[in-house]
Amino acid sequence: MMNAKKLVTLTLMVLTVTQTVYVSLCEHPYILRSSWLVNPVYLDGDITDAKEWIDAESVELDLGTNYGRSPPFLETKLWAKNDLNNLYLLYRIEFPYGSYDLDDQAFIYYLIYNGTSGFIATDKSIIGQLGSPQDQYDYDGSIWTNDVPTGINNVEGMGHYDGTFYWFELKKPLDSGDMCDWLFEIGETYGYASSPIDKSDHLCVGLYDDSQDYNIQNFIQLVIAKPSIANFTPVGGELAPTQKAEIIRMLLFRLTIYLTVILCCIISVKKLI
Ligand SMILES: [Ca+2]
Ligand SMILES: [Ca+2]
Ligand SMILES: [Ca+2]
Repeated sequence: MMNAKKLVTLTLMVLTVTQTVYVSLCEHPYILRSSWLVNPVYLDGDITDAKEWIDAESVELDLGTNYGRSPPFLETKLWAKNDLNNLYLLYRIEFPYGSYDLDDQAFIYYLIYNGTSGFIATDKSIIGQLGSPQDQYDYDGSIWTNDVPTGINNVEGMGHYDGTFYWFELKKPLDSGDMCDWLFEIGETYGYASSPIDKSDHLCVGLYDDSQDYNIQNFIQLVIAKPSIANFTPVGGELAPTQKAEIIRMLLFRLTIYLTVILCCIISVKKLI
């Protein structure tokens, strides 16, 4: 017969295993895995030629008010690629023709909470159809401040509306060094929150609807690419063999972790009984 101490230990162990597996499996719903840049980007707010974005991975998501949870919902596709120095984004946002506005803008912002109600770091990039992009920081929960003159405007890009979609292209340094921007490193993952009450780091993309004066947005998680041999060969829209091998390796790695945890649990349970 199992005594109370053994029962408590066993219960805690099962809870730990359950939580480990849950955390591992509970992935962000919108993961954008940036590709290593092969083809150059021409920041004209459009797909300039057939090759320009063929080397980039993408994610599809719905933007909405209330962090993607309330209408209007906008079907959106977002591509990303990076090199050692810069991140490049391409937005394609389906938008009703009758509501089109030349002042509508696309944005991406990043927030790191300090554990309470404030922030350790904040950064926002805004690109429009006309005029200069904006680079902001120092978000206090309602107001953003322009980087200039404290820092530098490091955002480049522009957009246009083709009658069905808004298209925006954005370029921003991974690490501008001006202390008013995100600091992204190659191979790292950013944006773990998928809910406004989650105090993990927020990475949100969206459209500012000027006539309605509100943001239509959602959370994404971004994985910054790191260079590999495959990065020097255009992938042509399909996974290169090295990338396939990398995915299989990661799956096997995860499977090994799960099996090890379960095996340890079984051995421990046998010892306790
Ligand atoms: Ca372009
Ligand atoms: Ca900034
Ligand atoms: Ca800046």
